[in-house]
Amino acid sequence: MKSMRILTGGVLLLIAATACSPEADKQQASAPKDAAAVAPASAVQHGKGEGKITAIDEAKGLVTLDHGEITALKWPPMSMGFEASADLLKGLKVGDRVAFELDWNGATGRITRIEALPAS
Ligand SMILES: [Cu+2]
Repeated sequence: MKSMRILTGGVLLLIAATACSPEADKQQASAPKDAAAVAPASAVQHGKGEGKITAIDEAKGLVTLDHGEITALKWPPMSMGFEASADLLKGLKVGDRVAFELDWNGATGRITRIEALPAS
């Protein structure tokens, strides 16, 4: 996995796909690209958390969050990339603290709600 980091273009996607699940490699190999669309509803988990935006790639529709624990998904705090529409990211910038919700299909996390928290 470390050697992949030199492929800078793919790093964010790689993180998004694997950061949160030791099973991700296995699932990724067999899951179709549109797994979110064809997977049974029970396979998609919903979680919410808080974190800080460390990168935004509007062209790719990605946001990287340094997020705290997400108990619903049994995730520890970490930094990882998520898919997020330009609409959701509107008005947000690197450094913002945010509250967010996501759908996790076992391979990819997609932000469903994200809003800036007041600076503390
Ligand atoms: Cu994570």
